[in-house]
Amino acid sequence: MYKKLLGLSALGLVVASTQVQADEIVFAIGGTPQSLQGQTAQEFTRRLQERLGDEHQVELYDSGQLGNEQQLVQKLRLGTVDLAAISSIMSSIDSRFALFDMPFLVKDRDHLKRLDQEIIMKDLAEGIGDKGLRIVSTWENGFRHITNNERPIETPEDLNGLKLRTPQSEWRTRMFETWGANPTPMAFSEVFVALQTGVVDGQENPLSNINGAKFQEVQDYLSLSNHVYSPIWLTAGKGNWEKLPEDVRTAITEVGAETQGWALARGAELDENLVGTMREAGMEINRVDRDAFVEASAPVYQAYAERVDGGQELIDRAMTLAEE
Ligand code: EAX
Repeated sequence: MYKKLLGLSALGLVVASTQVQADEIVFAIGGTPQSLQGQTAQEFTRRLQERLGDEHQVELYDSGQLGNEQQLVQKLRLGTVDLAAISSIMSSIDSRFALFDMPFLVKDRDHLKRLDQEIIMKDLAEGIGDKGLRIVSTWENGFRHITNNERPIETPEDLNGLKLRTPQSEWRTRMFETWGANPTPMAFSEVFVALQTGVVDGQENPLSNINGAKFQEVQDYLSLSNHVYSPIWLTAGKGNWEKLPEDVRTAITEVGAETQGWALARGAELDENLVGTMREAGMEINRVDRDAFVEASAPVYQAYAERVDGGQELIDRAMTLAEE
């Protein structure tokens, strides 16, 4: 929570000389320190701390220490957390964010940057304001792949009946149901044990989240699918944001934007390196039949066009931005 830690007006003069005073900015994420979101959060925290100097203390809490992403959204609204990184569950707050649950929509990171400028920061950021949140910056959670303990996934048929953990997002659940899997939504911090004990057979995440949480220790197959690219949004509570001093808001916004470039470059690097890490850990790795998945994905796009206000238009604009 952002507040003066001093707050001792009567004793202030005495205490001031002996105690470091700082305004605390609480930043929380669900991911582990090794995941891309964890690394990006550390980079952002370091840069922001440098920019703000001693008057402010930027505190980063990772691995869901302050709650899973759903709980963090509540804490942003209450103002007990100042900043959080929110990914797949954003679509459960505003269904327009399920644009990022349209399979194979985001072509590459340049496309993502255009989507950020033209759609996220304009249409989506404005809409989420009504839900008490403020998107500060778009970073990368990453291109997602499927792991499981039953068999290599080549076509949607291979997902048939597979118990697959998804984030707590109706749209991701719908995607995997459409493909024939049996999706089980749960918080990220519970996934390792669920995989280990066989509560679920598999899960889907970017490689850096898989590696960061050591899922390779409890999963046999890695099927490279790139089925969605999930951004992760540096997010603030709207009411709380407006209470922050203007120079702090400017610093957060500017450092957040600078960190985007760092995150996307690091994401590309990790995608290249981590396949080898997974192979060395003993995983059997294959690539999915992309065309078969694309073909089976039409109902997901249709659902978005039907259920989301302006959905078809957003899909069309997003696709046009892939071409530039
Ligand atoms: O912190 O829950 C998930 O699978 C997401 O990738 C989340 O951002 C991980």
